Amino acid sequence: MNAEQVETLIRGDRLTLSRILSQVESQSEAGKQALEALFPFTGRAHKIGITGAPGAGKSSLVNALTRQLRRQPDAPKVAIIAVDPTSPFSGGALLGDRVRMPDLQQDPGVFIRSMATRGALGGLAAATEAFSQVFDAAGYDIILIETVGAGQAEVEVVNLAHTTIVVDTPGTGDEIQAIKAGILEIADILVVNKADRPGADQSVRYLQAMLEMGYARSGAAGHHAPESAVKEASEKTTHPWVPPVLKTIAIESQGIEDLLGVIQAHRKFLLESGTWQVKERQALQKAIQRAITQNLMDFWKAKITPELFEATLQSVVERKLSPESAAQYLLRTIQWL
Ligand SMILES: Nc1nc2c(ncn2[C@@H]2O[C@H](COP(=O)(O)OP(=O)(O)O)[C@@H](O)[C@H]2O)c(=O)[nH]1
Ligand SMILES: [Mg+2]
Repeated sequence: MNAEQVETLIRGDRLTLSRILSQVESQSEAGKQALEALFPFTGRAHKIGITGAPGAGKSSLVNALTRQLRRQPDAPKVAIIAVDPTSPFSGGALLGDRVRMPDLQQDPGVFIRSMATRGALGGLAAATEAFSQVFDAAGYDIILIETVGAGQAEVEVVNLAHTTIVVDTPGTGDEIQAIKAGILEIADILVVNKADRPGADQSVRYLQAMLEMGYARSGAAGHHAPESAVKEASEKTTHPWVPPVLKTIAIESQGIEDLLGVIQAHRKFLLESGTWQVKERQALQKAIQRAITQNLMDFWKAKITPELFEATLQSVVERKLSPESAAQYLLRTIQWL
């Protein structure tokens, strides 16, 4: 990627953007070079993770939120990354998402990209991070990352975000699920969508009660307990962030203005408390660690011959070597540098 292409991307050329995203997704040499060239232009965008059970209305919310954002006086550019670890690229869910976002597809200030990279080297988090960097460099102000809140991979994806929105629905017992999955702990904002259905207020009260219990256990801002630096930063301010619980009806765009207000308040809180900077630093630290792992793996794969590996494996099969000592043997055998 040369300086001219970087400029074309930053000027807003969608074709260039599409091509770079594909190169990045396939982890081609061109993709790696693009990420290198674009990195200096990243670090501006507000990354927002939206997670929750399948069918909770995440895509509908993303749709409504994006339209609301585009109606703001400054009309921020919005990128949408739909992370779908389960369905293939041409799967029904993604097609459904497209159908629900027809007007967004026409908006030059909106870019929608689906990703199904289960099993990709470096995993979903790395791929999402790479996409985010491309959008960030391309001048997208807001990056909405939709992911199904099912497991560790999704929690990692959400960890990339500055603001995490957890979507629940009334009366489905998802509250219980959410707590089991530890999903409540990662929420900066909780949304009870489908508030047109019975039991919405009850769900709101339930989630509020659960949050309060969490706070009583771990002190103010304890929802980010594992990230102690983030916790410290958010406790420095006199007003720590308390995750609000909101009701929305995504398909009727109800409650979306309030949701946007809360998102903007969270961004302001992050910046003023120094939490934004701490999160950025931690994300970059993780990125370096991922790159080290990746580089070591690449290095090792290039160095170890299949014959040597097979012979060593055979020793392990015959119980002459343990897997641990086999690994140590192979690593010693490599000529470092
Ligand atoms: N009644 C009602 N249905 C909704 C609402 N939001 C979304 N839906 C519907 O719920 C289904 C799943 O929505 P979708 O946005 O695809 O959920 P996702 O799987 O979480 O992305 C779709 O049929 C939507 O039309 C809402 O606020 N009220
Ligand atoms: Mg969806």
